[in-house]
Amino acid sequence: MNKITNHLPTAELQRLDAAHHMHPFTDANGLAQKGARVITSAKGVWLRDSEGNKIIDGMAGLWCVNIGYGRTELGDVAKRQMDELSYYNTFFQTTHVPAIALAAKIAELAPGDLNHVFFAGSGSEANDTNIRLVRRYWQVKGQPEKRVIIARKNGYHGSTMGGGSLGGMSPIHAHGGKIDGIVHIDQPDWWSEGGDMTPEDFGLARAQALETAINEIGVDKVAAFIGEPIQGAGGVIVPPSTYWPEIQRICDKYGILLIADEVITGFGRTGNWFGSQTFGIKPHIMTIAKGLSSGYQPIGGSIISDEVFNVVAEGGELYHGYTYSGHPVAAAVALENLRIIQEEGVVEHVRNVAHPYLAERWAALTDHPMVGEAKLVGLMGSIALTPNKATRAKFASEAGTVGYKVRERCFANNLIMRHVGDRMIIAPPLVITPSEIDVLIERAKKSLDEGYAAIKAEGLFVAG
Ligand code: PXG
Repeated sequence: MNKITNHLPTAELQRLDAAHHMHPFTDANGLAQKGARVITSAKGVWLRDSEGNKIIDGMAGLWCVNIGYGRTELGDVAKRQMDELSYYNTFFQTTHVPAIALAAKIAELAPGDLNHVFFAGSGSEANDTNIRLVRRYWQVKGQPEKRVIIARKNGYHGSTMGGGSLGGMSPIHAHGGKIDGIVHIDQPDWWSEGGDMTPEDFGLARAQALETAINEIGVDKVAAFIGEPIQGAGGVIVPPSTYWPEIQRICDKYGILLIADEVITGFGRTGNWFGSQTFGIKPHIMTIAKGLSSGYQPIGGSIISDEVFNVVAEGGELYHGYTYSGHPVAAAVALENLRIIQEEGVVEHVRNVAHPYLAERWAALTDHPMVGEAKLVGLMGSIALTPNKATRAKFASEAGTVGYKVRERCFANNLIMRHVGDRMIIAPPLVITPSEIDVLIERAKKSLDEGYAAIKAEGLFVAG
């Protein structure tokens, strides 16, 4: 059998990578000088690189490997499915068993009347589907002018033109522009933007920005609001407890559709199957991807309420779909992943074991001189780095300078913990054990200490 392995020296792999492989969200010239780290294998929460380092993955890949790496059942299922039906489409009045079974399983797991699934290949594609769905919904209801979607600054919804436009990250908009009809309101990031307000008052105020926006735009023009229950790529921004109930009240009051982007928060990450359950959100549509297959296959989708489905169906054909919508191999693998999550009690493990164990140790990181707040919901956490905890001051250096230095120490200490600006973030595989959490925390502390020493030595530990 043709086993893919580390068959070349690291330097040669890096040279070929730099010469031919263009990476996402990467400064190509900078990377070419440094050389990319080559990951060669993984098991559980542990990665191996081409130099033989054993790295603890505090990010579950890119927030997706919920059941951990190397579960051979998924490969077995993929092989069986490829042998039986490697591909067929779900256009033109055909279907197949994996897509049927997965859609039915997702409908069973999803709360309320979220009973219909439209499959995509990724979270970005699913959010592009959502833009069409909500605009089509209002067209069929005879209100085609209702097409504006309200989203948040510093939200992340993907990197296609639709997903990137829903996201509120201006550097992304700067590269290629953004589609029309999307309006961004301020985010519920109390640590950075809450000033003298209590978190609760600030959460209410930031939710009420939605009402203000609806009134400014005109409710007759607004189709939907989209938000991540917890902003992930934006830095694991956990909204104050007042935020989501107020958003829900406003969506209900004005009758606009609510889309919960559960690409990161879905499938156990927050200690429930969906982040919407953790925050009491009742969405009309959920975006899913990542943990749906634990990253073993690329698959995403939209879970759609009876109400939205029925209205769109009334309109006849929806001119939308992807070659790989409901791909049989991806669907079969996702189904096996959900079986493992359910039968092995992975969500309960997060809620009853891993979260409580990590929560105590994560909170204790605020004893470190550079750590302001520590947030953890389920297994999604962040810490804010600051030169002054009392005032929640920002560093004088450009945002991210300090965070990057700590991340470099994590990298050197064989811990994958990322930075977003001057916040450090984690989202480990959901199957992480208490002893692995000890390793994660020990390496995080070491990296913080080393980062702190370097930052002080360089004169960067100053408020802006
Ligand atoms: N919605 C959310 C909430 C996401 O986090 C997407 C949609 C898009 O999914 P796809 O499968 O198209 O990538 C995401 C993806 C980061 C990072 O730097 C986060 C994501 C993707 C890439 C990088 O944290 N999230």
